[in-house]
Amino acid sequence: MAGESFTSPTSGLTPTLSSPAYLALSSYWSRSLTTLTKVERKYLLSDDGMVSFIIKGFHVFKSDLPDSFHKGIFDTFEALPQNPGDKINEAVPELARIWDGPQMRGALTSILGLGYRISPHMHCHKNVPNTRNQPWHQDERGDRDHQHRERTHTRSVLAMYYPQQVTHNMGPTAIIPASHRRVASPDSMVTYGTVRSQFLSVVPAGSVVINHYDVWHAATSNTSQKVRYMMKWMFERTQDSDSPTWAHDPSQMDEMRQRLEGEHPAPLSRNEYSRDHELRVEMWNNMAGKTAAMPKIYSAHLGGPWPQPGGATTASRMRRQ
Ligand SMILES: O=C(O)CCC(=O)C(=O)O
Ligand SMILES: [Fe+2]
Repeated sequence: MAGESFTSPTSGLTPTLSSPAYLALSSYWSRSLTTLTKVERKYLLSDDGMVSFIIKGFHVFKSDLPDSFHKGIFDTFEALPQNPGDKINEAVPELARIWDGPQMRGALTSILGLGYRISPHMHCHKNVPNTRNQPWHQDERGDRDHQHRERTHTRSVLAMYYPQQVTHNMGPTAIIPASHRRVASPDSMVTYGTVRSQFLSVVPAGSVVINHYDVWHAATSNTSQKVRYMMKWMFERTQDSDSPTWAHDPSQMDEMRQRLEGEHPAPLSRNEYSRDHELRVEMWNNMAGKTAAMPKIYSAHLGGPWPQPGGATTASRMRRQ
């Protein structure tokens, strides 16, 4: 597989970042939803998928490509003399079938809107036997510190691709669900160990986890004898959407609102609930655009029955239990 030139099955272009072909690829992404290929449209997220992404901060899918493809990627990386850094796409052009494949396009169009672009920063994270846990962290973000992240929109994501099966002891990536809206200092987060309800990327070969950029995550120790690769790409939104760029069904709005407002964000402490629900609706509104925005009705919920003995202390908390 190494050395063989690869052409994207959907675009017919060989994507390298600075080439005219790459620029053409960017405009290919700018088409309207209705002109996505049938296959790409098949992989658009549903309302439920989007709400889950908004609540948890990540979306997982397994590539449709055969195991032999992922095995080929693994072997190719094993044969590389050193880490290509930001040049993984040039070093292993076959990766385009993942980062530019129809499944990724469908998911990324849903999450980042039309015309999203790939960032020049990408990386292969090789977790070899006998590593230590990484501390919880958010990835670097230019001049924005950890108090100024994206709590009400999704403007960039980290897509993590695992070419081999990842078992518990092979150093899966740990992710704290709903932590993309958590304002915290790295100093306080490094003091946490295992977090209740943490997600571990214990996944079959060919799986991809698309994370909201601001999710708190960490590599875990690899106590196995096997190498674990994870290729990471960053994608960015280039424009706000007027209407949902996923497989939206307007008849689902009430149900989606129920989920956004009512679903239990397990790893958050209780006094973060109501603000989290509000931020989720704001995130939906920013991602969906004005045609599918939900009105804000929170203050209405603060009225209602008096608290009952043995229950929560306020009506709003009671409603959310
Ligand atoms: O290797 C992993 O699982 C995660 C690595 C990571 O998050 C990082 O180095 O920023
Ligand atoms: Fe990271």
